[in-house]
Amino acid sequence: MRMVFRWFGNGNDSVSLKHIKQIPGVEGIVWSLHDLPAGCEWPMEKILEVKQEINEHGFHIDVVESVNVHEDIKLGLPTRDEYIENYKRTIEKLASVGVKVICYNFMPVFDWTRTELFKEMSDGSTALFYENQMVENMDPSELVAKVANNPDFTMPGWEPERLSQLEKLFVAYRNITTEDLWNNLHYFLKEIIPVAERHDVKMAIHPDDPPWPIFGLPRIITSAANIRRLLHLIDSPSNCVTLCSGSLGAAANNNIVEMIKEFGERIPFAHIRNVKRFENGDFIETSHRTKDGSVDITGIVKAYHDINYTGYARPDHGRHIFDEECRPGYGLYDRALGIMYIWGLWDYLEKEKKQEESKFKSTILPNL
Ligand code: CS2
Ligand code: MN
Repeated sequence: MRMVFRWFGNGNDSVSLKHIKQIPGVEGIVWSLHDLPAGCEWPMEKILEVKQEINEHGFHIDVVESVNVHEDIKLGLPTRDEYIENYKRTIEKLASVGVKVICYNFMPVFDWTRTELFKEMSDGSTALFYENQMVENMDPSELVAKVANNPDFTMPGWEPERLSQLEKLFVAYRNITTEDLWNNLHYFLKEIIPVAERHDVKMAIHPDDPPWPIFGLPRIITSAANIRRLLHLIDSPSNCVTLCSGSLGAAANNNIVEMIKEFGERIPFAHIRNVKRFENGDFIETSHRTKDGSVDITGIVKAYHDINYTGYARPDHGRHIFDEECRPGYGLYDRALGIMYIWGLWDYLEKEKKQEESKFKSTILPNL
């Protein structure tokens, strides 16, 4: 397992590379050009600028999260071809500077959605929270009106550029069915996967968060069956998944351990985080500790260890602790604790494996 850490760039992140360097076992930075709109071709000089800065701190830049997909591609509009060409050229450029994995998602309009960014927990920390009823009760027109009447209204993870187009986007998606979205994803993959394969890059789709449709918009990367379908769309080692235990774990019927066993070879990038689910469909992001949430983090780390996982992993979101002021979900402290929890489990499993191997060598082999 190769530990990496997400960083949003200078001026964009309260966490510094210098501090990330002090977390044990972090070898690379998960990065992106966050100021660029979806759909454009990434300029080489900007790529090189970030690369240089990250490399100077002794980290690699093997993993990019995300190269965002333009809505026209998800909608299947004729204009998509131009954006797909830009995407291909961005893949080529990233490959040329050594990028190995590109994470992306195919969620219509919204990325991850929460109803509260700083929900207070009983220990005084705060965390990202999703109130199911609140999202279910809000219909798209109400949402559009809210955004129009209050320029400051936002929900977690919503890019201002998309918010300003909200009304138009809802209209555009009105007739897009789940199957249309699958077809549009297939069209996109048929174009980009051969390019990625030629350059030895793995395209790792991020699951939808939460893994069910919201505001009447279809969502498709939500379950084992759908990940299976995605991987079969194009049977290439470059058509992969970012297995995010927190996103998928918000749905009780998703068994992440089984997914690691089944899809292991096609998981170049693991997001490891815990969430606590409630009966009414609400969920909150907890510490990484298995006991604190509903996701079996111990079982997940063991499953990666069992398959001799050599891909990249990062702690996903964390809580906000020790009064840290940071981007929602992306503080230094709780993610650092998460890493140490993961390493704790991992190192124990390594030790156990070595002991078993030496027992085998000293007791079984001599008697053969
Ligand atoms: C989120 C997403 O769970 C996560 O990792 O923070 O924003 C994620 O980075 C994107 O959906 C990937 O495209
Ligand atoms: Mn994730």
